[in-house]
Amino acid sequence: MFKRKSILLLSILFAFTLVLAACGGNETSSDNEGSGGSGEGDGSGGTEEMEEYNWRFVTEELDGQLQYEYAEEFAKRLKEKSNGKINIDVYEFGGLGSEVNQVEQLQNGAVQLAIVSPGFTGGMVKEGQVFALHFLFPDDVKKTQEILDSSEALNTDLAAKYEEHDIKPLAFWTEGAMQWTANKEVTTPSDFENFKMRTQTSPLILESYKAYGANPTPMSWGELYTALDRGTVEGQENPIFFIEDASFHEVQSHMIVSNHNNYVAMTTVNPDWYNGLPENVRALIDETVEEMKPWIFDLQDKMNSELLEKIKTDEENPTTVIELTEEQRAAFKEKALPVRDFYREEVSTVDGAILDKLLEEIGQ
Ligand code: 6CS
Repeated sequence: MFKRKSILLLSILFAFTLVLAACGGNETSSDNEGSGGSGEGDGSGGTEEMEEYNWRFVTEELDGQLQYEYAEEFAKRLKEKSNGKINIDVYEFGGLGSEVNQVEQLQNGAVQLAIVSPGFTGGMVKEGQVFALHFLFPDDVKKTQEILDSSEALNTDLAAKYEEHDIKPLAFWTEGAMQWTANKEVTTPSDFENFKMRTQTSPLILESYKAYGANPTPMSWGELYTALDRGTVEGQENPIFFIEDASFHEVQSHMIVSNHNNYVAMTTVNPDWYNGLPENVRALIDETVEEMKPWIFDLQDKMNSELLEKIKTDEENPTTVIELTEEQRAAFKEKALPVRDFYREEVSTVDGAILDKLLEEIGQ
């Protein structure tokens, strides 16, 4: 397990060669790569006259993990629908650099499609940090997904904020409820006092952990296994499938089932590229984005429950799994609620309007 993850740092280094090549703007290695084609076949609905397209789709995860599986399935479906005219190269995490490099490549058009976690864009798209607020979405992951699908606050208002930064979200989807891992029991906020917590880079994620008294440290997940192993950080948060697949439980003694937040990923495209595509090609993309919603929901559900069992039964790397009671969760929630005001007053550029609309949609 560890071996697969330990090659990450190396891959990231090698990736910079590719990044340099790709960042030459929209330069292409074959006809129509990253372009909208000439518009032939526009609106016809058929694929006979469709040009050939070669696109890049970058993810923040590895083969076998949710984002990569999503992108592979997406590519397969578009290839079938277009009778082989649409070819999408899917990149694993590290294949094109760090999470932050990947966002830049989407923005400058070096890649056309990307799965982006809002947790890496918070310094830029301030409103997107709404996802850093703990105990915001329903505990039921299915209900959360329904909100992600139907929310106007997210799909219209927040999407417009991303588009101002050349990132167009086409869908928001859950990778599952987030849990904590640590090398000790964490059952009350005071257990987090001065605790070195690894987080993604969005500033509000750090605020959420400071509210518990923790000492948060942002870093790429490519460095996380080693950082946990060496004690540079003492804990982290992630959905269960990722904790197991990235082997974090190997270097942590406890997993705390806290369900304090939901891991939300976005399927995004470069807006200029997307808007420049012929209508029938855009329609194929939109249709596939819709089809992928139940597909990825079922996959996260399956992986999160199967890998929970795997963690519980892993005798080589025993992990104490603690399920927080409602009372224990309430103590964390009490500390987390004031961070909403911090978001409204210090983070939001629209006085928390997106958060307040989202709260109404959630029914809080
Ligand atoms: O913790 C992280 O940073 C990573 N977690 C997940 C579930 N996906 C990719 C992300 O970079």
